[in-house]
Amino acid sequence: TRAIAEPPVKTAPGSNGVATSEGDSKLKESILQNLLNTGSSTHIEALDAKDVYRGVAQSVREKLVAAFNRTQEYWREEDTKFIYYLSAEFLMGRSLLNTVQNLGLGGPYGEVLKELGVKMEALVDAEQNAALGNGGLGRLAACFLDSIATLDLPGWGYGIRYKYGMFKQALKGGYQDELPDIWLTNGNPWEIARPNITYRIGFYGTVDQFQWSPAEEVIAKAYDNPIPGFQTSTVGNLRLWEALPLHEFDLAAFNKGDYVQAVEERRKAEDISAVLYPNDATEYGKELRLKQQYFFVSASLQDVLARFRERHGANWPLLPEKACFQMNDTHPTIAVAELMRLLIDCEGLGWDAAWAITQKCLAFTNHTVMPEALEKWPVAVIGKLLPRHMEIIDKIDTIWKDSLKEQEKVLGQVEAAAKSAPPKPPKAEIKPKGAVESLTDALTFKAGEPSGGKEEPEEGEEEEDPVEAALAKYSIITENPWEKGVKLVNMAYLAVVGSKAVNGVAAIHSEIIKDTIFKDFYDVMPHKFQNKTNGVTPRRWLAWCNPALAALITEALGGDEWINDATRLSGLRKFADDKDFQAKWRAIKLANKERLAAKIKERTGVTLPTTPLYDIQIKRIHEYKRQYLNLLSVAWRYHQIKAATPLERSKFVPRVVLIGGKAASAYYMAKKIIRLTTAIGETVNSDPDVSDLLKVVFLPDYNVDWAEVIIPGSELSQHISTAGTEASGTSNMKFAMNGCLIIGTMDGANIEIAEEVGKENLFVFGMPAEDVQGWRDGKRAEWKDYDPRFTTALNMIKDGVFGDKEYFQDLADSISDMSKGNDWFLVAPDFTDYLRAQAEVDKLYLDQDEWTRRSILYTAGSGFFSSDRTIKQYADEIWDVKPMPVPSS
Ligand code: B1H
Repeated sequence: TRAIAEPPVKTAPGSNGVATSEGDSKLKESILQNLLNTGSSTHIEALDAKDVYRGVAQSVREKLVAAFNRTQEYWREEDTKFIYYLSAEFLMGRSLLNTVQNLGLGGPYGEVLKELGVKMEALVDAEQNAALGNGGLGRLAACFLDSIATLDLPGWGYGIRYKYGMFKQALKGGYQDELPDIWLTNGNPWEIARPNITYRIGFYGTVDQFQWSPAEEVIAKAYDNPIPGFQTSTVGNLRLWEALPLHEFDLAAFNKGDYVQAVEERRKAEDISAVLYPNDATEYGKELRLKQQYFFVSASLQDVLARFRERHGANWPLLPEKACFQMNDTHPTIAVAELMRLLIDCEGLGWDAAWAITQKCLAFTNHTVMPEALEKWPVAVIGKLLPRHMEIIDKIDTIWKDSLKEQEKVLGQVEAAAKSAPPKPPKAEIKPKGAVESLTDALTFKAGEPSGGKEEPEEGEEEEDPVEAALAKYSIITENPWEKGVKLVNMAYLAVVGSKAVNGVAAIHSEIIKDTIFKDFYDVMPHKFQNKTNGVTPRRWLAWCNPALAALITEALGGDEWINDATRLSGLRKFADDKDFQAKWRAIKLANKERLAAKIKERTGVTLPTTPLYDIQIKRIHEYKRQYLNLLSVAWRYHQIKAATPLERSKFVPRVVLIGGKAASAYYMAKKIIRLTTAIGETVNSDPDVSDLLKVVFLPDYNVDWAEVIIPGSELSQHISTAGTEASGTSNMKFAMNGCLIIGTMDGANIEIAEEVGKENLFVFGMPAEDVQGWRDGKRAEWKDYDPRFTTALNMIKDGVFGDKEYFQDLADSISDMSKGNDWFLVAPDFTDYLRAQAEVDKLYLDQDEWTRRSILYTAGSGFFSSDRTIKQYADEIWDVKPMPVPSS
């Protein structure tokens, strides 16, 4: 399909962008040449969308790579300090539009494409999503790279070049179906293969006199993915590693004629970077996963050390002035042991010198307090796969606890312990019953967490050394309280001990980790703990995905400086009451709703009206995120509409409820939530009594490119996790930026959004985090105040109003009978207040002026949530990395 291109969004940028150096005619020539180089036809008109995409991408790549080379060479010459962001996930999404726009080439490209009669949108859709991440954590890493480059900070991301990214979700009869994400089949124009940058990575084997002889080795091969900054000529880098066999073929086997055995080594090596584990906030204790983690961490550290050595020889004490590694959650935390190993075993440093360097180079971010996501690897697993690392971890633990004995605070405890009788072992975490249990049950083998939490921890029978017992709570290596004799390495503790700084990802979360999972560590080293509230890039998440709103903002603010200084969005506040401006704002929102409705039609076949309120919940399906709460209120709404007279019906505020998200493949309850959504949709959408008053659609295969259409078209978005469970949330920030109102709990970054936007402008409900624990520990036992509306809605599900009665039975049971320990995430106790907030939503929607006024205030208040702000804080307060823009020649 061809059509006239839309007017370009962004004209050429200011002085130091990449765009200005070339004339349009030269650019056009280069695009044409690249289109012909696709080899598909000598007639440009005969190329299909995929060919045009490839050709255009190639021409953009030329400019990108040129600027990339200049940046990287300059940084190397300057020998500046780098930040290395170590992450198992980078959810980059598509690159074409972002690259064109970030490079400031939107104008010229728009015009050339227009002349050629090619629609940018069709081109964009021809690109495969780079989905090397699960959800928020992976997308955060991608936003951070955008900000690091835009702020001219010398920095690289390091990760894994998964052959298969996040699975594609399809619906089969309303149930989730998982399909492989074969994203590299059409080639990837955004990467640069580096066949000459390779490292050997060892596994298994033995240690003799501190010398590790791995029994298996693979090669890590580098691929660079240039990251364009905005309005700068800085182009950063994401270096991803691919695993390859050390020997292409096992020649011995091959000569014996065992061809299959010969290929086996290749397959085994390639397995390591084959697939992203799709378990957002949950953990499979699979050895392959640890292999992946060590694989990319070792390659990345070796790479950095090799460059350092080239420049500074063995001057290792200088390393902390040249490199800082940020560990994105526990996934890369084997870095603590690996950096020690490289410095001691390969570079010949002594323990103390190596430890001093390690502790200055590493920093750690925690993203969750969910017990099942806090990685604890069995000592036996690490000991087998990485025997030398296990020795090092053991020694770190011993020295760490010894050092504590000198700390006054600890000293007191230790003395007291020595005097008194041997204490009981520390009270182990008791697994929640019901909800989470079903998840953990479904996991085949869990590292560190008890299998389903059925048995109570055993009491220590043997006499323990009282001093050791007093120190046990600080131990990196702990005994699994549910499996006697099984020792575990708590990777988060290892990271806390080995890092110079530890941070949470929103204000409340950073407080919670100090009070709960890291309490004992905070007590003895409070100086390490910080907060870095998450952010999102205003380029992708406002300027490029919502061009019409961006243009209006630019017009109102008298310039587009807000795109890299989001604090300027606050200038919109003075337009919030301006009726003219409100009308323009509303018209754009409506057009975005229409674009969204068209996309939904294309992807699901469902036709939706665009006058109703668009109410959206998109995120990974998880019990703590409480899609269930949303669905129960939808069931109640349906019930009310059915029970109403025609006159009463005319008073309902029409709604379109959209829910999207993937369920981890083994997460049984999450899959049922998806089916419940589709089942409710099937019933409600075809009920003539309801007509346009209520539509419920599950959006399959929610991912970054969907989000770029959904968020601009949204009017209400739901962020309704049980208080204290969602570390931050980042889609809440994207919605706010795009002027979407929030219904939410006082959890994660919602709290800070409420501070910036004005709490009265959010639909806040639910139990505060301080009350949740008390509720679970005590109140639940006697609580019976079920809201009759809750009971009605739940009974509708149980009675088969939406079909699949038997299938939903245990889902219904999971939130019935609080007193029996069910409903861990407090759906029932929060239901009443949730309906109150939802009623306020309906009421406000009738007042479109007030709704629009608030919508403007959301965008105006969202400046704080730019990842530029977050990254500035990391750079100043943790990394100590300074901007290093490439001087314009
Ligand atoms: C977040 C994860 C996560 N927290 C384990 N933890 C994973 C844990 O594959 N795994 O094993 C994958 C992901 N992801 C999210 O991080 C939080 O839930 C969000 O609240 C937060 O906004 C996001 C970014 O900080």
